[in-house]
Amino acid sequence: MTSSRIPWLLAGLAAGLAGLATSAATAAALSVRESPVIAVAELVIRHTPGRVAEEAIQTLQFYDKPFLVGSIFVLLLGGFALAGLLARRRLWPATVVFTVLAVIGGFAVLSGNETSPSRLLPVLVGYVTWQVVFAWFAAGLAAAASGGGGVAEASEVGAGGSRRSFLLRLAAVGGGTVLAVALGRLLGRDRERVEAARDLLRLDGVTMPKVPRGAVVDLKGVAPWRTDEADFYVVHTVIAPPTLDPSEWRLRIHGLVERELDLSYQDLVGRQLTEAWVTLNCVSNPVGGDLIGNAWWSGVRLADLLAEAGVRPGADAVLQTSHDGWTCGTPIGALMDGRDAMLAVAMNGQPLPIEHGFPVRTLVPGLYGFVSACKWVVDLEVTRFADFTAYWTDRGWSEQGPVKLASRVDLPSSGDRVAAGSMRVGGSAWAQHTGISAVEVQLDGGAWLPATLASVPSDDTWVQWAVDVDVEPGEHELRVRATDKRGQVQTGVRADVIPDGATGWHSVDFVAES
Ligand SMILES: Nc1nc2c(c(=O)[nH]1)N[C@H]1C(S)=C(S)[C@@H](COP(=O)(O)O)O[C@H]1N2
Ligand SMILES: [Mo]
Repeated sequence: MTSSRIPWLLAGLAAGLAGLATSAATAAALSVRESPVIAVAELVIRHTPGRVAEEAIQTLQFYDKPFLVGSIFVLLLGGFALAGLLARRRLWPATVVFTVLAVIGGFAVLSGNETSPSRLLPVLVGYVTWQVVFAWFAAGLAAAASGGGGVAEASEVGAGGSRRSFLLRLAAVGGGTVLAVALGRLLGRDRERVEAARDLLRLDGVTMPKVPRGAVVDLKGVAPWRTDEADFYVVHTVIAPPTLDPSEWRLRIHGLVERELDLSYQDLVGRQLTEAWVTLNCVSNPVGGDLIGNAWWSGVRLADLLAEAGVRPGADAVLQTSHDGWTCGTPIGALMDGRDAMLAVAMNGQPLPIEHGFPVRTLVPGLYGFVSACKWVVDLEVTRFADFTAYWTDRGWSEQGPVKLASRVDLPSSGDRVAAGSMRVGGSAWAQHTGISAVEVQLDGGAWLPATLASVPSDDTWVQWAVDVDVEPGEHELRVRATDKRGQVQTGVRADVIPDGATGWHSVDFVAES
Protein backbone atom coordinates (compact mmCIF):
# COMPACT_ATOMS: atom_id res chain seq x y z
CA MET A 1 0.00 0.00 0.00
CA THR A 2 2.91 2.35 0.61
CA SER A 3 3.75 2.54 -3.04
CA SER A 4 0.20 3.74 -3.51
CA ARG A 5 -0.42 7.44 -3.75
CA ILE A 6 -3.61 7.38 -1.72
CA PRO A 7 -2.16 7.27 1.82
CA TRP A 8 0.31 10.06 0.99
CA LEU A 9 -2.46 12.18 -0.43
CA LEU A 10 -4.61 11.50 2.65
CA ALA A 11 -1.69 12.29 4.93
CA GLY A 12 -1.20 15.64 3.21
CA LEU A 13 -4.88 16.47 3.47
CA ALA A 14 -5.18 15.36 7.10
CA ALA A 15 -2.09 17.29 8.19
CA GLY A 16 -3.28 20.33 6.26
CA LEU A 17 -6.75 20.32 7.78
CA ALA A 18 -5.33 19.75 11.25
CA GLY A 19 -3.15 22.85 10.81
CA LEU A 20 -6.08 24.94 9.59
CA ALA A 21 -8.06 23.84 12.64
CA THR A 22 -5.36 24.64 15.21
CA SER A 23 -4.66 27.94 13.52
CA ALA A 24 -8.34 28.91 13.56
CA ALA A 25 -8.61 27.83 17.21
CA THR A 26 -5.60 29.99 18.08
CA ALA A 27 -7.13 32.95 16.26
CA ALA A 28 -10.35 32.41 18.21
CA ALA A 29 -8.46 32.14 21.51
CA LEU A 30 -6.78 35.46 20.78
CA SER A 31 -10.07 36.98 19.61
CA VAL A 32 -8.39 37.82 16.35
CA ARG A 33 -11.08 38.86 13.90
CA GLU A 34 -9.54 37.10 10.95
CA SER A 35 -8.13 33.62 10.85
CA PRO A 36 -5.28 33.37 8.33
CA VAL A 37 -7.64 32.07 5.63
CA ILE A 38 -9.92 35.08 6.06
CA ALA A 39 -6.87 37.34 6.07
CA VAL A 40 -5.84 35.93 2.69
CA ALA A 41 -9.39 36.47 1.40
CA GLU A 42 -9.28 40.09 2.55
CA LEU A 43 -5.89 40.54 0.94
CA VAL A 44 -7.31 39.27 -2.35
CA ILE A 45 -10.27 41.65 -2.01
CA ARG A 46 -7.95 44.58 -1.35
CA HIS A 47 -5.93 43.84 -4.45
CA THR A 48 -8.78 43.02 -6.81
CA PRO A 49 -9.19 45.80 -9.36
CA GLY A 50 -12.49 47.60 -8.78
CA ARG A 51 -13.94 46.56 -12.13
CA VAL A 52 -13.25 42.86 -11.61
CA ALA A 53 -14.65 43.07 -8.08
CA GLU A 54 -17.83 44.71 -9.33
CA GLU A 55 -18.33 42.06 -11.96
CA ALA A 56 -17.74 39.32 -9.41
CA ILE A 57 -20.27 40.88 -7.06
CA GLN A 58 -22.80 41.23 -9.89
CA THR A 59 -22.41 37.67 -11.09
CA LEU A 60 -22.29 36.10 -7.66
CA GLN A 61 -24.68 38.48 -5.89
CA PHE A 62 -24.19 38.11 -2.16
CA TYR A 63 -22.17 34.94 -2.53
CA ASP A 64 -19.00 36.70 -3.66
CA LYS A 65 -17.28 36.44 -0.28
CA PRO A 66 -18.28 32.85 0.56
CA PHE A 67 -17.23 32.01 -3.00
CA LEU A 68 -13.83 33.63 -2.47
CA VAL A 69 -13.26 31.91 0.87
CA GLY A 70 -14.48 28.64 -0.64
CA SER A 71 -12.06 29.00 -3.56
CA ILE A 72 -9.16 29.65 -1.22
CA PHE A 73 -10.18 26.57 0.74
CA VAL A 74 -10.25 24.43 -2.41
CA LEU A 75 -6.85 25.77 -3.45
CA LEU A 76 -5.55 24.93 0.02
CA LEU A 77 -6.88 21.37 -0.23
CA GLY A 78 -5.07 21.12 -3.55
CA GLY A 79 -1.88 22.35 -1.91
CA PHE A 80 -2.21 19.85 0.95
CA ALA A 81 -2.83 16.97 -1.45
CA LEU A 82 0.14 18.07 -3.54
CA ALA A 83 2.37 18.26 -0.47
CA GLY A 84 1.38 14.72 0.42
CA LEU A 85 2.01 13.35 -3.08
CA LEU A 86 5.34 15.13 -3.43
CA ALA A 87 6.54 13.63 -0.13
CA ARG A 88 6.26 10.10 -1.49
CA ARG A 89 9.87 10.20 -2.66
CA ARG A 90 11.44 12.95 -0.60
CA LEU A 91 10.07 14.87 2.33
CA TRP A 92 11.42 18.32 1.60
CA PRO A 93 9.03 19.27 -1.25
CA ALA A 94 6.16 18.91 1.23
CA THR A 95 7.98 21.18 3.66
CA VAL A 96 8.36 23.70 0.87
CA VAL A 97 4.64 23.60 0.04
CA PHE A 98 3.61 24.04 3.68
CA THR A 99 6.16 26.81 4.15
CA VAL A 100 4.97 28.69 1.07
CA LEU A 101 1.35 28.45 2.26
CA ALA A 102 2.34 29.66 5.73
CA VAL A 103 4.30 32.57 4.30
CA ILE A 104 1.29 33.62 2.21
CA GLY A 105 -0.90 33.44 5.31
CA GLY A 106 1.62 35.37 7.39
CA PHE A 107 1.96 38.01 4.72
CA ALA A 108 -1.81 38.43 4.51
CA VAL A 109 -2.11 38.72 8.29
CA LEU A 110 0.65 41.32 8.50
CA SER A 111 -0.67 43.36 5.61
CA GLY A 112 -3.94 43.94 7.46
CA ASN A 113 -4.37 47.09 9.50
CA GLU A 114 -3.62 45.39 12.80
CA THR A 115 0.05 44.72 12.86
CA SER A 116 0.83 43.30 16.26
CA PRO A 117 3.19 40.33 16.22
CA SER A 118 0.64 38.22 18.12
CA ARG A 119 -1.38 38.15 14.88
CA LEU A 120 1.25 35.81 13.45
CA LEU A 121 0.65 33.28 16.19
CA PRO A 122 -2.27 31.50 14.46
CA VAL A 123 -0.19 31.06 11.31
CA LEU A 124 2.73 29.78 13.32
CA VAL A 125 0.63 27.29 15.26
CA GLY A 126 -0.91 26.03 12.03
CA TYR A 127 2.50 25.73 10.41
CA VAL A 128 3.98 23.76 13.28
CA THR A 129 0.91 21.50 13.26
CA TRP A 130 1.39 20.82 9.55
CA GLN A 131 5.04 19.92 9.95
CA VAL A 132 4.64 17.78 13.05
CA VAL A 133 1.54 15.90 11.90
CA PHE A 134 2.85 15.37 8.42
CA ALA A 135 6.23 14.17 9.69
CA TRP A 136 4.38 11.66 11.89
CA PHE A 137 2.42 10.30 8.94
CA ALA A 138 5.51 10.26 6.75
CA ALA A 139 7.55 8.37 9.37
CA GLY A 140 4.85 5.70 9.50
CA LEU A 141 4.52 5.44 5.73
CA ALA A 142 8.28 5.37 5.19
CA ALA A 143 8.74 2.63 7.81
CA ALA A 144 6.01 0.60 6.14
CA ALA A 145 7.64 1.12 2.75
CA SER A 146 11.05 -0.08 3.86
CA GLY A 147 9.51 -2.95 5.84
CA GLY A 148 7.34 -4.04 2.90
CA GLY A 149 10.16 -3.69 0.37
CA GLY A 150 12.78 -5.40 2.51
CA VAL A 151 11.08 -8.65 3.42
CA ALA A 152 8.94 -9.71 0.50
CA GLU A 153 7.47 -12.63 2.39
CA ALA A 154 6.31 -10.49 5.27
CA SER A 155 4.81 -7.85 3.05
CA GLU A 156 1.29 -9.21 3.44
CA VAL A 157 1.45 -8.94 7.21
CA GLY A 158 3.49 -5.77 6.99
CA ALA A 159 1.06 -4.15 4.62
CA GLY A 160 -1.84 -5.14 6.82
CA GLY A 161 -0.05 -3.81 9.90
CA SER A 162 1.03 -0.62 8.24
CA ARG A 163 -2.44 -0.06 6.85
CA ARG A 164 -3.86 -0.44 10.30
CA SER A 165 -1.22 1.86 11.75
CA PHE A 166 -1.86 4.43 9.02
CA LEU A 167 -5.61 4.33 9.62
CA LEU A 168 -5.04 4.70 13.35
CA ARG A 169 -2.92 7.76 12.74
CA LEU A 170 -5.53 9.13 10.37
CA ALA A 171 -8.23 8.59 12.98
CA ALA A 172 -6.13 10.22 15.70
CA VAL A 173 -5.39 13.28 13.56
CA GLY A 174 -9.01 13.47 12.39
CA GLY A 175 -10.20 13.33 15.99
CA GLY A 176 -7.69 15.97 17.01
CA THR A 177 -8.85 18.18 14.15
CA VAL A 178 -12.48 17.87 15.18
CA LEU A 179 -11.50 18.73 18.76
CA ALA A 180 -9.53 21.78 17.60
CA VAL A 181 -12.48 22.97 15.53
CA ALA A 182 -14.79 22.50 18.51
CA LEU A 183 -12.38 24.30 20.81
CA GLY A 184 -12.13 27.16 18.33
CA ARG A 185 -15.91 27.42 18.26
CA LEU A 186 -16.06 27.49 22.03
CA LEU A 187 -13.35 30.11 22.30
CA GLY A 188 -14.87 32.22 19.55
CA ARG A 189 -18.28 32.15 21.22
CA ASP A 190 -17.73 35.25 23.36
CA ARG A 191 -16.63 37.22 20.41
CA GLU A 192 -19.53 35.98 18.30
CA ARG A 193 -21.99 36.81 21.04
CA VAL A 194 -20.68 40.36 21.33
CA GLU A 195 -20.46 40.77 17.55
CA ALA A 196 -24.09 39.68 17.36
CA ALA A 197 -25.11 42.15 20.08
CA ARG A 198 -23.20 44.84 18.21
CA ASP A 199 -24.93 44.02 14.93
CA LEU A 200 -28.31 44.34 16.58
CA LEU A 201 -27.64 47.77 18.10
CA ARG A 202 -29.56 50.66 16.63
CA LEU A 203 -28.25 53.94 17.99
CA ASP A 204 -30.66 56.86 17.78
CA GLY A 205 -28.97 60.07 16.83
CA VAL A 206 -25.94 58.44 15.21
CA THR A 207 -25.55 59.77 11.69
CA MET A 208 -23.01 59.37 8.93
CA PRO A 209 -22.53 62.47 6.82
CA LYS A 210 -20.69 62.53 3.53
CA VAL A 211 -17.07 63.57 3.48
CA PRO A 212 -17.29 67.39 3.40
CA ARG A 213 -16.86 68.84 -0.04
CA GLY A 214 -13.53 70.51 -0.41
CA ALA A 215 -11.85 68.32 2.22
CA VAL A 216 -10.14 66.19 -0.41
CA VAL A 217 -7.47 67.15 -2.88
CA ASP A 218 -8.24 65.04 -5.90
CA LEU A 219 -4.97 63.17 -6.02
CA LYS A 220 -4.66 59.42 -6.16
CA GLY A 221 -2.08 58.20 -3.67
CA VAL A 222 -2.97 60.63 -0.89
CA ALA A 223 -4.41 58.77 2.12
CA PRO A 224 -8.24 59.02 2.09
CA TRP A 225 -9.42 61.92 4.26
CA ARG A 226 -11.97 59.68 5.95
CA THR A 227 -10.38 56.48 7.19
CA ASP A 228 -12.47 53.33 6.83
CA GLU A 229 -12.91 51.38 10.07
CA ALA A 230 -11.19 48.44 8.39
CA ASP A 231 -8.12 50.56 7.62
CA PHE A 232 -8.00 52.49 10.89
CA TYR A 233 -4.81 51.76 12.77
CA VAL A 234 -5.15 49.65 15.92
CA VAL A 235 -2.93 49.95 18.97
CA HIS A 236 -3.45 48.21 22.27
CA THR A 237 -1.50 46.30 24.86
CA VAL A 238 -3.76 43.25 25.16
CA ILE A 239 -3.50 40.26 22.86
CA ALA A 240 -7.21 39.52 22.92
CA PRO A 241 -9.42 42.62 22.96
CA PRO A 242 -12.07 42.48 25.70
CA THR A 243 -15.46 41.28 24.50
CA LEU A 244 -18.00 43.34 26.40
CA ASP A 245 -21.70 43.12 25.86
CA PRO A 246 -23.37 46.55 26.13
CA SER A 247 -25.76 45.03 28.67
CA GLU A 248 -22.87 44.22 31.02
CA TRP A 249 -20.99 47.50 30.49
CA ARG A 250 -21.02 50.11 33.26
CA LEU A 251 -19.05 53.29 33.77
CA ARG A 252 -18.22 54.69 37.16
CA ILE A 253 -17.23 58.36 37.49
CA HIS A 254 -15.83 59.00 40.95
CA GLY A 255 -12.94 60.48 42.93
CA LEU A 256 -12.81 64.22 43.51
CA VAL A 257 -16.46 64.77 42.61
CA GLU A 258 -19.56 65.99 44.42
CA ARG A 259 -21.69 63.07 43.23
CA GLU A 260 -20.54 59.73 41.89
CA LEU A 261 -22.10 58.66 38.62
CA ASP A 262 -22.72 55.07 37.64
CA LEU A 263 -23.93 54.73 34.07
CA SER A 264 -25.25 51.83 32.06
CA TYR A 265 -24.95 51.71 28.28
CA GLN A 266 -28.65 52.60 28.01
CA ASP A 267 -28.12 55.59 30.33
CA LEU A 268 -25.29 56.74 28.11
CA VAL A 269 -26.87 56.38 24.67
CA GLY A 270 -30.14 57.81 25.99
CA ARG A 271 -28.37 61.15 26.37
CA GLN A 272 -27.82 63.90 23.87
CA LEU A 273 -25.19 62.69 21.41
CA THR A 274 -22.49 64.89 19.97
CA GLU A 275 -20.82 64.06 16.67
CA ALA A 276 -17.64 65.27 15.01
CA TRP A 277 -14.87 64.52 12.57
CA VAL A 278 -11.78 63.88 14.68
CA THR A 279 -8.32 62.69 13.71
CA LEU A 280 -6.69 60.32 16.18
CA ASN A 281 -3.00 59.52 16.13
CA CYS A 282 -0.52 57.55 18.12
CA VAL A 283 2.44 59.03 19.93
CA SER A 284 4.45 56.12 18.51
CA ASN A 285 3.87 57.28 14.96
CA PRO A 286 7.29 57.93 13.42
CA VAL A 287 7.84 60.85 11.04
CA GLY A 288 6.03 59.88 7.83
CA GLY A 289 4.24 56.99 9.57
CA ASP A 290 0.63 55.92 9.31
CA LEU A 291 -0.53 55.38 12.89
CA ILE A 292 -3.16 58.01 12.26
CA GLY A 293 -6.76 57.96 11.13
CA ASN A 294 -9.71 60.29 10.72
CA ALA A 295 -13.30 59.30 11.40
CA TRP A 296 -16.77 60.56 12.20
CA TRP A 297 -17.32 59.87 15.89
CA SER A 298 -20.57 59.93 17.88
CA GLY A 299 -20.73 60.01 21.65
CA VAL A 300 -21.56 61.84 24.84
CA ARG A 301 -19.62 64.93 25.81
CA LEU A 302 -17.39 64.30 28.80
CA ALA A 303 -17.72 67.94 29.88
CA ASP A 304 -21.44 67.42 30.55
CA LEU A 305 -20.91 64.26 32.58
CA LEU A 306 -18.09 65.80 34.61
CA ALA A 307 -20.18 68.91 35.24
CA GLU A 308 -23.01 66.68 36.44
CA ALA A 309 -20.66 64.83 38.77
CA GLY A 310 -19.26 68.16 39.98
CA VAL A 311 -15.47 68.34 39.86
CA ARG A 312 -14.00 69.36 43.20
CA PRO A 313 -11.33 72.07 43.45
CA GLY A 314 -7.79 70.80 43.21
CA ALA A 315 -8.49 68.08 40.64
CA ASP A 316 -6.42 68.38 37.47
CA ALA A 317 -6.65 64.90 35.92
CA VAL A 318 -8.97 62.06 35.07
CA LEU A 319 -7.46 58.62 35.49
CA GLN A 320 -9.17 56.43 32.90
CA THR A 321 -9.24 52.66 33.29
CA SER A 322 -10.11 50.13 30.64
CA HIS A 323 -11.87 46.83 31.23
CA ASP A 324 -8.52 45.19 30.39
CA GLY A 325 -6.76 47.14 33.15
CA TRP A 326 -4.94 49.62 30.88
CA THR A 327 -4.87 53.15 32.28
CA CYS A 328 -4.17 56.67 31.12
CA GLY A 329 -4.24 60.12 32.71
CA THR A 330 -5.98 62.98 30.91
CA PRO A 331 -5.84 66.67 31.89
CA ILE A 332 -9.27 67.83 33.08
CA GLY A 333 -8.74 71.04 31.14
CA ALA A 334 -8.81 69.20 27.82
CA LEU A 335 -12.01 67.41 28.84
CA MET A 336 -13.89 70.56 29.88
CA ASP A 337 -12.62 73.41 27.71
CA GLY A 338 -15.34 73.09 25.09
CA ARG A 339 -13.68 70.74 22.63
CA ASP A 340 -15.46 67.56 21.52
CA ALA A 341 -13.95 65.30 24.18
CA MET A 342 -16.38 62.39 24.31
CA LEU A 343 -17.31 58.94 25.42
CA ALA A 344 -17.62 57.62 21.90
CA VAL A 345 -20.10 54.88 21.04
CA ALA A 346 -19.89 54.97 17.26
CA MET A 347 -17.29 55.38 14.58
CA ASN A 348 -18.20 56.27 10.99
CA GLY A 349 -21.88 55.86 11.77
CA GLN A 350 -21.62 52.33 13.22
CA PRO A 351 -21.21 51.05 16.77
CA LEU A 352 -17.48 50.98 17.57
CA PRO A 353 -15.70 47.91 16.22
CA ILE A 354 -14.51 45.64 19.05
CA GLU A 355 -10.86 46.47 18.24
CA HIS A 356 -11.59 50.17 18.59
CA GLY A 357 -13.15 49.91 22.04
CA PHE A 358 -16.69 48.53 21.82
CA PRO A 359 -18.97 49.39 23.47
CA VAL A 360 -17.48 52.69 24.73
CA ARG A 361 -14.14 54.45 24.39
CA THR A 362 -12.95 57.97 25.03
CA LEU A 363 -11.65 60.39 22.46
CA VAL A 364 -10.08 63.81 23.05
CA PRO A 365 -9.23 65.98 20.03
CA GLY A 366 -5.70 67.36 20.24
CA LEU A 367 -4.21 64.66 22.49
CA TYR A 368 -2.34 61.52 21.51
CA GLY A 369 -4.22 58.29 22.12
CA PHE A 370 -1.92 57.11 24.93
CA VAL A 371 -3.11 59.89 27.28
CA SER A 372 -6.70 60.17 26.20
CA ALA A 373 -8.36 57.59 23.98
CA CYS A 374 -9.09 54.76 26.45
CA LYS A 375 -10.79 51.84 24.70
CA TRP A 376 -13.30 49.62 26.57
CA VAL A 377 -13.36 52.35 29.23
CA VAL A 378 -15.12 51.40 32.48
CA ASP A 379 -13.81 53.80 35.11
CA LEU A 380 -13.09 57.53 35.29
CA GLU A 381 -11.49 58.77 38.47
CA VAL A 382 -11.25 62.52 38.93
CA THR A 383 -7.90 63.06 40.64
CA ARG A 384 -4.54 64.83 40.56
CA PHE A 385 -1.57 64.02 38.33
CA ALA A 386 0.58 64.10 41.48
CA ASP A 387 -1.40 61.17 42.91
CA PHE A 388 -1.08 58.44 40.26
CA THR A 389 0.91 57.02 37.39
CA ALA A 390 -0.55 55.30 34.34
CA TYR A 391 0.35 52.42 32.03
CA TRP A 392 2.67 54.35 29.70
CA THR A 393 4.04 56.85 32.21
CA ASP A 394 5.25 53.82 34.19
CA ARG A 395 7.21 52.85 31.08
CA GLY A 396 9.05 56.07 30.42
CA TRP A 397 6.50 57.97 28.38
CA SER A 398 5.39 61.49 29.14
CA GLU A 399 2.57 62.42 31.50
CA GLN A 400 1.23 64.98 29.03
CA GLY A 401 0.58 64.18 25.38
CA PRO A 402 -0.60 67.10 23.25
CA VAL A 403 -0.38 66.22 19.56
CA LYS A 404 2.64 67.68 17.81
CA LEU A 405 2.40 69.60 14.56
CA ALA A 406 3.27 67.22 11.73
CA SER A 407 2.99 66.68 8.00
CA ARG A 408 3.53 63.85 5.56
CA VAL A 409 4.20 63.39 1.84
CA ASP A 410 1.92 60.64 0.51
CA LEU A 411 2.69 61.14 -3.18
CA PRO A 412 5.26 60.37 -4.47
CA SER A 413 6.41 57.59 -2.13
CA SER A 414 10.05 56.92 -1.55
CA GLY A 415 11.51 54.88 -4.38
CA ASP A 416 8.87 55.93 -6.94
CA ARG A 417 9.88 56.45 -10.55
CA VAL A 418 7.95 59.29 -12.15
CA ALA A 419 7.95 61.11 -15.45
CA ALA A 420 10.11 64.23 -15.52
CA GLY A 421 8.33 67.55 -15.99
CA SER A 422 5.48 69.05 -14.02
CA MET A 423 4.03 66.71 -11.40
CA ARG A 424 1.46 67.05 -8.64
CA VAL A 425 2.59 66.00 -5.18
CA GLY A 426 0.43 65.79 -2.08
CA GLY A 427 -0.13 64.50 1.41
CA SER A 428 -1.58 65.32 4.82
CA ALA A 429 -0.78 67.65 7.71
CA TRP A 430 -2.17 67.78 11.22
CA ALA A 431 -2.19 69.75 14.45
CA GLN A 432 -5.46 68.66 16.00
CA HIS A 433 -7.38 71.30 17.91
CA THR A 434 -4.96 74.01 16.74
CA GLY A 435 -5.38 73.69 13.00
CA ILE A 436 -3.10 73.96 9.99
CA SER A 437 -2.61 77.32 8.29
CA ALA A 438 0.04 76.47 5.69
CA VAL A 439 2.00 73.63 4.15
CA GLU A 440 5.18 74.06 2.13
CA VAL A 441 7.35 71.69 0.17
CA GLN A 442 10.99 71.87 -0.70
CA LEU A 443 12.52 70.09 -3.69
CA ASP A 444 16.21 69.18 -3.47
CA GLY A 445 16.95 71.79 -0.80
CA GLY A 446 15.60 74.68 -2.90
CA ALA A 447 13.07 77.32 -1.94
CA TRP A 448 10.00 76.37 0.11
CA LEU A 449 6.94 76.37 -2.15
CA PRO A 450 3.46 76.93 -0.71
CA ALA A 451 0.98 74.08 -1.22
CA THR A 452 -2.76 74.41 -1.66
CA LEU A 453 -4.75 73.24 1.37
CA ALA A 454 -8.09 71.46 1.19
CA SER A 455 -10.73 72.93 3.50
CA VAL A 456 -11.70 71.02 6.62
CA PRO A 457 -14.80 71.26 8.82
CA SER A 458 -12.82 71.95 12.02
CA ASP A 459 -9.34 72.22 13.48
CA ASP A 460 -9.69 68.73 14.93
CA THR A 461 -8.89 66.88 11.71
CA TRP A 462 -5.98 66.45 9.42
CA VAL A 463 -5.75 68.52 6.26
CA GLN A 464 -4.86 67.33 2.77
CA TRP A 465 -2.49 69.41 0.66
CA ALA A 466 -1.20 69.35 -2.91
CA VAL A 467 1.14 71.37 -5.11
CA ASP A 468 2.69 71.19 -8.58
CA VAL A 469 6.46 70.92 -8.79
CA ASP A 470 8.80 70.74 -11.77
CA VAL A 471 11.22 67.86 -11.75
CA GLU A 472 14.16 67.37 -14.08
CA PRO A 473 15.35 63.87 -14.97
CA GLY A 474 17.40 62.40 -12.10
CA GLU A 475 17.16 61.71 -8.39
CA HIS A 476 15.17 64.01 -6.14
CA GLU A 477 14.30 64.62 -2.53
CA LEU A 478 11.02 66.22 -1.53
CA ARG A 479 10.38 67.54 1.98
CA VAL A 480 7.30 68.93 3.64
CA ARG A 481 6.66 71.19 6.60
CA ALA A 482 3.49 72.72 8.00
CA THR A 483 2.59 75.84 9.95
CA ASP A 484 -0.17 75.74 12.53
CA LYS A 485 -2.80 78.38 13.16
CA ARG A 486 -0.79 79.80 16.04
CA GLY A 487 1.96 80.63 13.53
CA GLN A 488 4.31 77.91 14.74
CA VAL A 489 6.40 76.43 11.92
CA GLN A 490 7.01 72.69 12.13
CA THR A 491 10.51 72.05 13.40
CA GLY A 492 13.02 70.15 11.28
CA VAL A 493 14.80 68.94 14.40
CA ARG A 494 14.42 65.18 14.64
CA ALA A 495 13.05 63.80 17.90
CA ASP A 496 12.30 60.18 18.68
CA VAL A 497 8.73 59.08 19.43
CA ILE A 498 9.55 58.45 23.07
CA PRO A 499 8.69 60.22 25.44
CA ASP A 500 6.10 62.51 23.84
CA GLY A 501 6.02 62.19 20.05
CA ALA A 502 8.33 62.47 17.04
CA THR A 503 9.33 65.70 15.32
CA GLY A 504 11.17 66.40 12.09
CA TRP A 505 10.34 66.93 8.43
CA HIS A 506 9.16 64.01 6.37
CA SER A 507 11.03 63.58 3.11
CA VAL A 508 10.81 61.16 0.20
CA ASP A 509 13.41 60.20 -2.40
CA PHE A 510 12.26 59.49 -5.93
CA VAL A 511 13.58 59.34 -9.47
CA ALA A 512 12.29 61.31 -12.45
CA GLU A 513 12.77 59.76 -15.87
CA SER A 514 12.67 61.62 -19.17
N1 LIG B 1 -7.63 49.80 26.68
C1 LIG B 1 -6.70 50.40 25.92
N2 LIG B 1 -6.99 51.58 25.34
C2 LIG B 1 -6.06 52.19 24.57
C3 LIG B 1 -4.78 51.62 24.38
C4 LIG B 1 -4.52 50.39 25.01
O1 LIG B 1 -3.41 49.82 24.90
N3 LIG B 1 -5.49 49.80 25.76
N4 LIG B 1 -3.87 52.25 23.56
C5 LIG B 1 -4.04 53.68 23.34
C6 LIG B 1 -3.21 54.17 22.27
S1 LIG B 1 -1.54 54.24 22.55
C7 LIG B 1 -3.75 54.64 21.12
S2 LIG B 1 -2.78 55.42 19.97
C8 LIG B 1 -5.19 54.51 20.82
C9 LIG B 1 -5.41 53.78 19.51
O2 LIG B 1 -6.77 53.69 19.23
P1 LIG B 1 -7.24 52.79 18.03
O3 LIG B 1 -6.69 51.43 18.24
O4 LIG B 1 -8.73 52.84 18.03
O5 LIG B 1 -6.68 53.42 16.76
O6 LIG B 1 -5.86 53.79 21.81
C10 LIG B 1 -5.48 54.08 23.13
N5 LIG B 1 -6.37 53.39 24.01
MO1 LIG C 1 -0.63 55.34 20.88
